[in-house]
Amino acid sequence: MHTIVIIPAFNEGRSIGLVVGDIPEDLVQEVVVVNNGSTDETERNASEAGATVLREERRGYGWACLCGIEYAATKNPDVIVFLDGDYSDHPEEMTQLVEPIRTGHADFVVGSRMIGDREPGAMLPQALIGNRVACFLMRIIWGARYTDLGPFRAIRFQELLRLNMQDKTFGWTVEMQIKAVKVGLRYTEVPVSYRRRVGVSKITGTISGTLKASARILLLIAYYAIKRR
Ligand SMILES: Nc1nc2c(ncn2[C@@H]2O[C@H](COP(=O)(O)OP(=O)(O)O)[C@@H](O)[C@H]2O)c(=O)[nH]1
Ligand SMILES: [Mg+2]
Repeated sequence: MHTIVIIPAFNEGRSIGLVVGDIPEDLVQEVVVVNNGSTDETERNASEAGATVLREERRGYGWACLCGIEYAATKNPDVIVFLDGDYSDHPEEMTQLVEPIRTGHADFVVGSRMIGDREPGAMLPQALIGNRVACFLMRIIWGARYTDLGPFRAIRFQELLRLNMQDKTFGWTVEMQIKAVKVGLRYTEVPVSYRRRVGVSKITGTISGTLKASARILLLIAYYAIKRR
């Protein structure tokens, strides 16, 4: 399986080299770090670790992922793995993450930190609550069986294109999950470990980040729930 990893990164200079370095080499053809306007050494450290570095100046998690997808389209891979640049996830667990796709049992796999091994404090209380609420809503609205909105996930590239992803910010993960259910992808979860990040949290670690991400996630759930009728 031709596999490309996409890592959106905003000021992750201290961690990005560790993330890229721990990705199993035998599994992946190319690691793409999308530098989203970092002002630190993210770009240099990513390329020194062997990643392809792209630049997306429009700030936003979704913008960075879309930039990575556009690039991947020129390579036509079988699978895309998304991963955060903060070294919270364990990149070496990618082998287990892509296994259901490799064996033909799934098109889309979400790495779930809720059923995985979480270091205390790695997910803040607001993140835990937000995940539970979002997954509960997806269950009652679409019958979706998710336990997490985790960033570490794998999807068949052709199916990803079918989802026609739109969100430019932090609704990215939930949009993918909702659409996967709506278009009938075979999806599953795999437990993944999660540790305290290197460096400071920009989303759930700040009040404004938490409010913006929560609002965005709830808005998207409401939007797709209404659109469905
Ligand atoms: N592309 C992009 N990525 C961002 C932005 N803000 C945060 N990130 C990335 O999103 C991921 C999650 O952010 P993080 O600060 O770890 O939030 P937390 O997981 O809630 O603590 C990290 O890889 C960040 O580099 C942004 O504005 N643009
Ligand atoms: Mg994080």
